[in-house]
Amino acid sequence: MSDYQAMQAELTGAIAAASDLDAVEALRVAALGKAGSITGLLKTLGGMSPEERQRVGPQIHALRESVTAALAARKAALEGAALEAKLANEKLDMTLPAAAAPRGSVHPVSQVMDELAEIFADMGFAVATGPEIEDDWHNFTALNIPETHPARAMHDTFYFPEVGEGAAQHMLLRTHTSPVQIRTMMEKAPPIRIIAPGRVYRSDSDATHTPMFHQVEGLVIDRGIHMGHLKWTLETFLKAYFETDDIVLRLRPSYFPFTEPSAEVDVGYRQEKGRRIVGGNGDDDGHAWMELLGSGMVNRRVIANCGLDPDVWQGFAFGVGVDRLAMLKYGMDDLRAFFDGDLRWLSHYGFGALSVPTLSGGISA
Ligand code: 2NM
Repeated sequence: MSDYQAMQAELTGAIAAASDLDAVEALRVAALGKAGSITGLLKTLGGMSPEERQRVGPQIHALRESVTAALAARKAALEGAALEAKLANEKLDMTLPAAAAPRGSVHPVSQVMDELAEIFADMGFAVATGPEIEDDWHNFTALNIPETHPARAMHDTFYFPEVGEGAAQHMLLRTHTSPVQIRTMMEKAPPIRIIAPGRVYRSDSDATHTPMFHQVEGLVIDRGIHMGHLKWTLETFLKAYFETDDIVLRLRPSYFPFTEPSAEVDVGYRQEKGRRIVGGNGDDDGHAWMELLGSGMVNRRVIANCGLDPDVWQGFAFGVGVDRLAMLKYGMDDLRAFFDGDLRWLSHYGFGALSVPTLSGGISA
C-alpha cells in the first residue's frame, strides 16, 4: 500500500466514524483547509520533476477526491439523520379539534354604538370623533355656555390642573361630545350630517350616574333646515333602533345655551313585567312619557362661532345617552354594572363578535 493509499484509508475511516457535523468540519479543515495535510501534498507538486509529478500527481488528486467525496457523504448522512429525528419529534395530530372558540363578547355599549352608526349611515350621516381631553373653548365657549354657567362649575367638570401662568386654555375631560360638532363645523364645509358617539365625563356618581358615560350627538347643517327635519330624523332613528313603527314623540320646549329653540324629546312607553317597553302614545291608557333626548335648532351664535354665516346655514342637533338606550332595549336595570367588568354580566348581556347589526338583517338580530 502506498503512503497515499494508507492516508486515504485513515482519513476516510475517521470521516465515516465522525459522530456529528462539527467533527466532519474539523476533519475537512485538517485535510483540505489552508494548512491541511492534503493541501500540503498538493503544494509539493510544484517542486517536482515532470516525471515525478506525472507519477505522483494523479495519486494525490485521487486522494483529494475520495476524501472530498467521503466528507460530503458523511455530511449528508448526518444531516439526513438529524432531519429524521426532528420529523419524528414534531408530530402534528391533524385529527385534533381546532382551538376552542373565543370566550369574549361584545359589550352592549359597543353593540348599541354599532347599531347607531348603521341606522344613521342609512340616513346619510357620517360618524365623527374627537379628543376626550378638550379645552375650555371647544367644550364650553364655542357652544355659547358662559363662564357663569353651572355646567362649568368644579363639581360637574373634571378640570386638569392649570399649567403655568396664563396658559392658553384650561384643559378638561369633555362633558359632552358637542366639541366634536364644533370641530367638524370649523373644518368641513356644509352641508354636514354627522353623529358623534363617544365617552364623556362628569363628576357625578350614584345609582343612575357614572362619572364616565357614553353619549351620541347628532348634527345637521344645511340651507333651510327646520324643526320638521329634526322630528322626522329622531322618529326614523327611534323606529329603527327599537324595531317598531309604533313610536310616538312629544317635543317639549326646553333650554340649552347651544340651541334656540330647544326641545326635550319624550317617547311613549308602557310597563310590562317591571320593564319599560318603548312604544305607543304616552297619553293612552297604560302608557306614560319618558324623557329620552335633548335637541334643538343650533343657536346662530354657535354657527357664527364656527365661522359660518347663520343667515345662510341653519341646523339641528340632538343628544342622547348611549348607556340608557342600551338599558331600555336590552333590559338592564343597573347602570353601574355596565362598567364593573363582571364576566357573568358580560357573558349574559354581551353580544357575539359575529352578530354585526344591519338594517336588512334586523338591527339587533
Ligand atoms: C344636546 C341637546 C341639544 C348639541 C348642539 C350641538 C352643536 F354643537 F351643534 F351646537 N351639538 N349637540 C345638542 C343640542 C346636544 O344634548 C342633550
